[in-house]
Amino acid sequence: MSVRSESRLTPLLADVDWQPALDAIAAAERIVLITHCNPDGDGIGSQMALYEALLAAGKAVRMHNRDGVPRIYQFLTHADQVTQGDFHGDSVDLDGVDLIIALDCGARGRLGMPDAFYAGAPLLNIDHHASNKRFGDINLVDARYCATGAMMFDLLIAMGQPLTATMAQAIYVAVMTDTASFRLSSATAAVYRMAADLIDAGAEPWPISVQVYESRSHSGLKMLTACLDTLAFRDGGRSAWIFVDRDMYENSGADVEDTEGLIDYARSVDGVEVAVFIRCDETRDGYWKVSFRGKTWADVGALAAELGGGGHKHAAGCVMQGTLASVRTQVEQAVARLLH
Ligand SMILES: [Mn+2]
Repeated sequence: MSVRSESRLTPLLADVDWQPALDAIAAAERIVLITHCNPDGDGIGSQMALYEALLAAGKAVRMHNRDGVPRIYQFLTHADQVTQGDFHGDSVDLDGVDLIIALDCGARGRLGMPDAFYAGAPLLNIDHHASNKRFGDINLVDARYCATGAMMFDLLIAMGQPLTATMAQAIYVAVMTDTASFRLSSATAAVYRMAADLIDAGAEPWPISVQVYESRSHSGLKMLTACLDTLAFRDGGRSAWIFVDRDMYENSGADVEDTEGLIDYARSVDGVEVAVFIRCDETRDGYWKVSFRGKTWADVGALAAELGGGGHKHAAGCVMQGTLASVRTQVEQAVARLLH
């Protein structure tokens, strides 16, 4: 395991004031790390990297996510330390916890915890969503970062913690997944330089890619073919639409994790500027999760915000209530306004 000293690493952004976060961490002994519901690679990777850094700094740390760790990220070191579930007082022991750190989450509600969860300890909000609601007692929100994982890289340097191979692996997963494998415009030269540092420190791009992208389940592939059957185009071919309803979950045996990445197929079509994926909330009747992806100029973050959600320029989402037909009509109208 190679460990590079922090003195040899250059932060992605030199002008970020990490002091409020450093002070909050220094003042805390027992820390809980949490990320958003249905966590993605950025939320989980950030959590694993910071967990290790805080342990190394002598803190008592634990991790809790309402939805645990998706299967494709369970290979990450420390993933087995995450506790899961709704907070009912006994599922998460917050006794003596003196700092909660929320990672990669734009709004407190997206953490999936009730108010009681936040009653005892200050909340440090570290995120890169432009739409972040600044819900923490301390907010380190910077939309210039391509991923919260990239913020962890700079935070490690600010903490003076060496970058271990397992931290590098976790940050690599976070940045790879949030930049569509270093393809989005957020993947700047500085991000590639950081990726080189991560690889030097022990992150292995191909084994990581196999875990994340080449480990689809059989039921997931069934879901993929069923979902692609729903593909439809609107707005003169500039929007592409796919859908997943309850029957498709039942017929394929797939679960919500198997729908990850399906929207990329819709966006991949020539001429498509906006891809839309509407899927039923498998836990709540009458609720629909709507995901958006933009290709070039379209700001789907603003589109999602208009519908009560949020996100980034090229990737965003919202939750809507109604029948599939009524939700679809509302979203179609909003997308048409954006594209015409
Ligand atoms: Mn993110």
